[in-house]
Amino acid sequence: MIPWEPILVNLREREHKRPEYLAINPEGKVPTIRDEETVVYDSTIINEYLEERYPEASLTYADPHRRAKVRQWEDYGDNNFLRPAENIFIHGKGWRQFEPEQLQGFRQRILESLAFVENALGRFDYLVDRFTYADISFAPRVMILEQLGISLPQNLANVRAWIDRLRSRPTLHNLEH
Ligand SMILES: N[C@@H](CCC(=O)N[C@@H](CS)C(=O)NCC(=O)O)C(=O)O
Repeated sequence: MIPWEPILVNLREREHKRPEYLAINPEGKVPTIRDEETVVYDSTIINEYLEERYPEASLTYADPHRRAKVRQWEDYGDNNFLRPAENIFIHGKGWRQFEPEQLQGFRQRILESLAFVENALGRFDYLVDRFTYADISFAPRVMILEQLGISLPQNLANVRAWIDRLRSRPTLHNLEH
């Protein structure tokens, strides 16, 4: 594991829009990392940076075929799962309000994306064979589905087992708080 120190940015207090934060990330969003003098933002770009900078701690594959699969799943997670999950999360925190029918639409999209994941998990324990950053792109929100008001349908047994596997990984423990 690469040693790192978290610096929390309070979105409710809009710390991500303060000049000192905008100076390192002009888009005013989280996450951002600083690695010595290098600042990188956007989770996809951060993943790729960390892969190139610390190949000894790789969370992807060496071969182009499976590297592409990891990237595809990470992109799918960002666009189809994380976006609606994030909206429900920030609504729950009171940071932004959505209408009940919008929230229902977000829940529907989450369930559709998890049904898609269910099929992929049939053969392997993780999205692309072993644990990669593709799984990480789902982890923070898929591990708190109940908190988002979503009960996992019984027929998504592979997803349920995958969530349990993610929860049992020590590096993911803090995400549930
Ligand atoms: N594509 C970006 C999206 C980043 C993003 O939207 N972050 C949200 C929190 S998860 C944020 O900072 N929202 C605050 C805002 O947009 O004002 C990534 O993957 O890092």
